[in-house]
Amino acid sequence: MIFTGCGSTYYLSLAAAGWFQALTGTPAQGVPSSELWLFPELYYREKERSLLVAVSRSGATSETLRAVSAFQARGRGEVLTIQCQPDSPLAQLGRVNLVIPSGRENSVVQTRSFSSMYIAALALGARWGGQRELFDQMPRLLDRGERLIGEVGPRARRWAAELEVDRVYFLGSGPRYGLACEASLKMKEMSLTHSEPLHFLELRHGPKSMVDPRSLVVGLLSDGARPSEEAVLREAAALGARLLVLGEDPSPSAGAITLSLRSDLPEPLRSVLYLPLLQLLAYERAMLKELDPDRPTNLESVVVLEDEGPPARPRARSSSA
Ligand code: F1P
Repeated sequence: MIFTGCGSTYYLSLAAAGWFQALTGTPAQGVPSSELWLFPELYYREKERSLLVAVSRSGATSETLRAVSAFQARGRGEVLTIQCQPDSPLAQLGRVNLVIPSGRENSVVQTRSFSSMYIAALALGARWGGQRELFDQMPRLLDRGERLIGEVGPRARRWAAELEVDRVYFLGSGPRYGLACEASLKMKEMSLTHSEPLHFLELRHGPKSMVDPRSLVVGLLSDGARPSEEAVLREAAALGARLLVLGEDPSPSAGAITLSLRSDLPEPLRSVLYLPLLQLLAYERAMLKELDPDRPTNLESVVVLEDEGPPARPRARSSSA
């Protein structure tokens, strides 16, 4: 399985591929569409067919369309698409096309669309992996999400109010790394704040040098690796960082803001609930900085490339197979 997309939908692909492999046992990877288009030999498996899942809110991003067309031209396997625009070019390309019109939004920045397409990818993994119970629990996300936004939304303004924070590190491991990337992108796009996503333990391997009282470290805790992840957070706090910790029921720690999801949902589903909270954090910071969170500087909602011709690189050897 290859999941692909650009920007937000690439990060969605990273998270979706992680859960997909965990739920189904089928090897899955998340790849930026541009890389799949320009360097296919790094991702197509010799003599093996793949299922390509192309994800795009607009269904019109050039790199994603080109990656799909090149994959099909080489006969590498079937294509499934996930998007929010029924009449988009991408929605015509897949053997199966999942379209979620209710995920459409006016903002340049992806929020609702991301959650909607992410849920669709999780549903796909649950069905593919025969995880009936997980699939049946998906509607429970509705009331859990609403309750959480109602309870936590107002607090987001307080977390975001710390404007002396000038950089944010989002820590997430396993499939949560893709969500940490997305949260970091929201912080950049909406609030023009320097931010960086990291796998939890990677903080120790260099970035730690930059952690100080002007840093906010946001941890997306897992169930399985929680002791190791909490140890990293304690180290960051000892360096003076402010901490915001999200998890099902994180241990209270001095000086940290902890946010308990108390969802009683399995981990893959629960991961959806991180999204509105992280989006709110970026939104509130943008509002406090008097920025328009819907219209980031220098950004268009769809990236359409001029015709640059085919990639100049030699074709992958597997392409003639
Ligand atoms: C992908 C994307 C967005 C980003 C910006 C530019 O769009 O990179 O993630 O926020 O709006 O486009 P899409 O292929 O998902 O429509």
